[in-house]
Amino acid sequence: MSQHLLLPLVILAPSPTQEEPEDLDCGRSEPSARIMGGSDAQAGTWPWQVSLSQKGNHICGGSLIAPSWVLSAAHCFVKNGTLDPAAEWSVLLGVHSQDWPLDDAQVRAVAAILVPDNYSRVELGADLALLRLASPARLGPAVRPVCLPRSSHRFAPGTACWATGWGDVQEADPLPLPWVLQEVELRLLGEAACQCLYSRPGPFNLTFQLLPGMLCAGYREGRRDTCQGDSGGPLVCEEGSRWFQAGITSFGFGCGRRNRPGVFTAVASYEAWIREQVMGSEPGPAFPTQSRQPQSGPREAPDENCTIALPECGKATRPGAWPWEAQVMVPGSRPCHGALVSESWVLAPASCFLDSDRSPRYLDNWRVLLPSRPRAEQVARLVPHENASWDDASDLALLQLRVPVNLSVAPRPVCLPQPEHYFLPGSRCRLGRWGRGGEQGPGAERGGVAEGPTPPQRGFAPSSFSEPAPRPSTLLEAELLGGWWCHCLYGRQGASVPPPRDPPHALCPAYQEEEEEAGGCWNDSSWSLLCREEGTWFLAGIRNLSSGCLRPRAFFPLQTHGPWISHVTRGAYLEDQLAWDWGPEGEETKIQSCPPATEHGACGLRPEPAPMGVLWPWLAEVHVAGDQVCTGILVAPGWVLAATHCVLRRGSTTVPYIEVYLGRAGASPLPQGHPVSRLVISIRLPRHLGLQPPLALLELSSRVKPSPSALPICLHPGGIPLGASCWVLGWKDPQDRVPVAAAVSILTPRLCHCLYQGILPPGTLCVLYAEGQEDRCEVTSAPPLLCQTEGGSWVLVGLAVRGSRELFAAIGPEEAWISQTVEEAHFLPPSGSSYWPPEGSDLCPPDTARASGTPRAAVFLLLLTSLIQG
Ligand code: 4AZ
Repeated sequence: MSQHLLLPLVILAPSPTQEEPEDLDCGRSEPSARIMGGSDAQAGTWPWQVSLSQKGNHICGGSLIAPSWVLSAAHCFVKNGTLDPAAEWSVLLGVHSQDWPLDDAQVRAVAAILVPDNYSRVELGADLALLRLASPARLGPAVRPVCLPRSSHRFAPGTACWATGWGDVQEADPLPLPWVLQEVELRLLGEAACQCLYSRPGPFNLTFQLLPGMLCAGYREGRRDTCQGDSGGPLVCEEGSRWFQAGITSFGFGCGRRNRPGVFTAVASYEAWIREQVMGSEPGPAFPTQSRQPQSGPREAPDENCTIALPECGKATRPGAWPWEAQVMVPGSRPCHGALVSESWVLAPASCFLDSDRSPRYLDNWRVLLPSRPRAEQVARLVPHENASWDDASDLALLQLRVPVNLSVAPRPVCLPQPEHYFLPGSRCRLGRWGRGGEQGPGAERGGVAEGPTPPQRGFAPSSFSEPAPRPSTLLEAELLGGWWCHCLYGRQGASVPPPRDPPHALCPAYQEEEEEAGGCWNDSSWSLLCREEGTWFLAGIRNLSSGCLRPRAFFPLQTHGPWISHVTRGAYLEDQLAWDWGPEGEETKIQSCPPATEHGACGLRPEPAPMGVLWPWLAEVHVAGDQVCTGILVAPGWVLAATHCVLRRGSTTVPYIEVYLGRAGASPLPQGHPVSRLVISIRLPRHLGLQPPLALLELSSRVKPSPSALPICLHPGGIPLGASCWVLGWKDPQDRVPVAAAVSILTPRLCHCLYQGILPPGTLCVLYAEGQEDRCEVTSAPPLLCQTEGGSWVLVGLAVRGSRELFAAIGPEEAWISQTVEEAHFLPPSGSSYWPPEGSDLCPPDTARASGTPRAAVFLLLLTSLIQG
């Protein structure tokens, strides 16, 4: 039997009437006789504990309350509003370990299952059931009933009680063989304290209203709890050398989560119902009078006010000084960077150790360096992920320290995300070192831990411990992209985008700086992605980077490995999501998919519906010789298409100084934009007979990384994609340069030809603006004509000819020139009608061209005459 304490603030007074039980000795266990965070019980400690099996499988716990009666939870027996047949169930009594053979165990068939009429769902209460055994249990040292509390019985908040069961030892982690009954000490929480915890959004952003007849037990900080499979089992509290059943394990939000204590059916509330059901049965359950009554007065101890537990992981004194940073030293190799995830476990890439001899005698020479620890830790065990050698997303290993470390400011573990974690778009993230780094480079990016670098260890490559060169840590800042962008930019095209409630395929940071810094390369290395929520850092993703110095753009999410990590470590800091202000993406319920990509990757992506102020990722500002500004369109990572008249003075042969800006909208940079600028190093023109060609390709000084701020548009061979909707995209005001889009229809070649008879150069498109949209864009910047295909891709169709709002130089006829000049231009597979060559021009009705004022009126007239003629 265990010693336990009553909270000193709860004043207990002896009861004036100490009665003996009515007809049955109850609540006595042998003097010496999962529960999450519990331990093996001693045989005989909890002789009322029973296991309830359905068709031979343990499903729930229960408690013996009389020789023929077992108390359990209603939800074990009611599915979809229907009560299971009693014949499917059996009761196992007097078991300690459920491993066969079951010595001393008694098995009883169930004669009847009784559930309160008002039970419907666990969250609505009345979650209790009585099982009448087909024949009474034989009472003995291993099989005895527990005492039941009367309805007047009060269990004081803060009382230490015990829950028992064969349930999971963590969420989705069954009790291992030999299935020894688990016990855990849980403290009763007052109603107000429990409601306070459950009123704050927790896992899955859920809150919960505690109802009469429910009680809570557990800890604000979580970690010790009941779990699946413990349901129906007892929560017992010792009073005056007898054990009373205060609660029936009912439910909770997950297991052992912070601020989510277990919810139990308060047995005392159901005295009348239980008595009514067992009436006439001899001997019936015992309801001894409470020997001591907590003093009346405020029902809750003063310390039970509304305080919530804060995360114990993921706190950094300053970003970049990661107190969980661990270096694993394996003789003969460079140090391998990992992260402390609990008192005893370090997570690191398995690839660091795959070629090492991992037998225990070699582990003797391995060491782990942790911040602020004077000596290196010894390694007891290495557990690689089972898929580590063939799956990059599972390149993980856990190393157990011989001696657990004391957690404080440093070392301190990083938080790990639960499988359902949804990192909000725009989350602030950083890169962390992961695996083996080179000796120079961003190995040096962080100035060691806050308390200074760990001293070198004798016998281990000391060069990697020398004081790193300081480098501004802001360089590694990144902002997380939304799921749609991440999936469509880097993910599997065509597949639907995982909604926020599903695990993501990837996590994508968008870096605030664009160009790779010289010397900032951590060669031959991998990175981890750390993301912050409410000031707490989570290890969100890992990435093995085999190609040079580039910063990784897509990380493997770590959250899918949470169950494996907690299974191995039994105590890593899996932390619930802390921020829930989902944007429109979070509320988006319809299945989203990605527009098709080309062989060169994604192009023409824009979220649908586009949030306010979202950028047009291919829209560039082309600043010519410091004064004139015109629009340009990114057609490949190193190429922008612009109107020739905008970038070249007529007759001039010298290339002016041209700067190109992407990811911004004029003077007012948008919050989600990461401005990118490049110089133009050459201008390419197609061969044109005589005339100056309308389109020019500008070669940029270096490539841009595809991102929501700078992404090439798609091109379409031949004509205009069938069923596309088209827009002229420009600026209303050449000063502020905030993009505006005006809806247009593209006229058929015949209409176009008839309208502008005789004045059109070949390869010109004409458009008709939707009502009232004509004046949306000014013309001096040569606005582009874009269409969105039915598949969702944005396609560049034309660029405005000099001084016109209605006439556009078509891209289609220049396909060969563009694809020869720009290797990576994103031409979509052909679809739709070919616009060129124009149809015959002899079909125009007389007097239509330009004769009737506005193009709209002319088109109307044209349509009318063709109807009459037809
Ligand atoms: C269950 O599923 C269950 N942490 C029981 C108890 C708790 C959670 C789940 C409380 O039976």
